[in-house]
Amino acid sequence: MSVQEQLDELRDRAQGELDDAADLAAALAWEKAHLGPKGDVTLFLRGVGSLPTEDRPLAGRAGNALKIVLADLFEQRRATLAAHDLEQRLAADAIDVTLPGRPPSLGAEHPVSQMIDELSDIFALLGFQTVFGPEVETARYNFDLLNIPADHPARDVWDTIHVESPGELVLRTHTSPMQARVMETTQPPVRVVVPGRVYRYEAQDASHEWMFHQLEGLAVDRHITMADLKGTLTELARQLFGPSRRIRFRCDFFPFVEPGVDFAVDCALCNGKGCRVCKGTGWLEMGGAGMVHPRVLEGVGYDPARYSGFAFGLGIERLAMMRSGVDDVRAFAGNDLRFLRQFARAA
Ligand code: YSA
Repeated sequence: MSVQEQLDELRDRAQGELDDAADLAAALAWEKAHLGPKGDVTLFLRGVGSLPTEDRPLAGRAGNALKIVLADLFEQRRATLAAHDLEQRLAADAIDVTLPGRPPSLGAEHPVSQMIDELSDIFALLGFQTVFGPEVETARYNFDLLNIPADHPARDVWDTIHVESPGELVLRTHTSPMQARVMETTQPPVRVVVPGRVYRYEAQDASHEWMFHQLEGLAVDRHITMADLKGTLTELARQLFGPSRRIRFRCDFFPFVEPGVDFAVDCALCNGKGCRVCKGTGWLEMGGAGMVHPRVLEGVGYDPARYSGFAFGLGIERLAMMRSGVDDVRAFAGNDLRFLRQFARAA
C-alpha cells in the first residue's frame, strides 16, 4: 500500500469514528487516539524519517495536511456536541415562569397568646392594666416577699427549677412574684394583671405541664373586700364561658393570702360528669386567689391598716381548655400544626 493510500485509509476511518462520537467525552477520546502525542497521525509523522528518501517529502506534506484536516473536523464536531450538550442541560433545568407561585404558609397566633390577649381585653374593661415580669426570678420575690421564708415547708410544694444551685435564682414557679415587684414601685390604687410563663419540676398529665402560663391579678386600694374578688372572677367566667357554666370557690391555703380560695369551673369536657381531665370530680381548678396577706403588704411598705387587696393566679392553658374543649394541656406546647391550625383566625 502506498503512503497516500495508507493516509486515505486512516482519514476515512478517523472521519467515520468522529461521526459516530455521540458526546463530548467520546470526541475527546477520539482526539487523543488520532491527534494526541501517541495518536496514529502523530506516530505516522514521527515515522516519516525512516521512509526511503524519495518518499519523505510527499509523506511529510500529506501527513501534515491530514493532521490539519482532522483537527479541523474535530473542532467542528466538538462545537456541535458542546452546543447540543448545553441545549440538553437548559431543557432539563427549565423553569416555567408562567406557573402560579406557591403561596407562602402564613403563621397564626398561638392559642395561648390569643387567650392572653382576650384576658387582657376583659381585664382592661374591669380597670386592670397588663404588665410583664421576669421569668428568671430571685428567691426573694418568688418566695420571701410572698411570706414563704427559706425554711418554710410551703417552698417544697412549688417543685422549683433552680437556675443556680445552691443559689438565689429560680425559674419563677408562678406569676405571684410580680405582686411585690408592682407594689414596690407603685402607690395604691393598684390594679394589674400579669400574664406569663411559669415553670415547675412536675410530672405531666392531661391537666399538668412542666411549663405553662399563668395570669396574675392584683387589686389594692382602700376598702377592697372578698366580694370584689368574687365579683371580678365571676365576671371573668361569664365573659369567657357564658352564663351557664357553673363556678365554685372553696377554701384553700396560700401563705400570701388570708383567707385563700381555689377557683374552679365545672368541666366543659364532660359537662361536670367527671373525666380524666377533671380527674372524675366534674370540676377543673382554674386558679388560686385570696385577700393579700397583711405581711405581704407590709413587706412592700404598704400599711395594712389602711389598704387591703385581693390577688389571684389563673392557669391560662386551663382556661383555654375549658373555653375550646381541649382535653389535654400538653397539646399547647406539643407543636402539632394540625392542633394549632384549628385556632388560626382570619387576618
Ligand atoms: C394564689 C393566691 C394569690 O393571692 C395569687 C395567686 C395564687 C396562685 C398561686 N400563685 C399558684 O400558683 N397556685 S397554683 O399552684 O394552684 O396554680 C394556679 C393555677 O395554675 C392552677 O389553678 C392551675 O389552673 C394552673 N396550674 C398549676 N399547675 C399547673 C397548672 N396548669 C398547667 N400545668 C400545671 N402543672
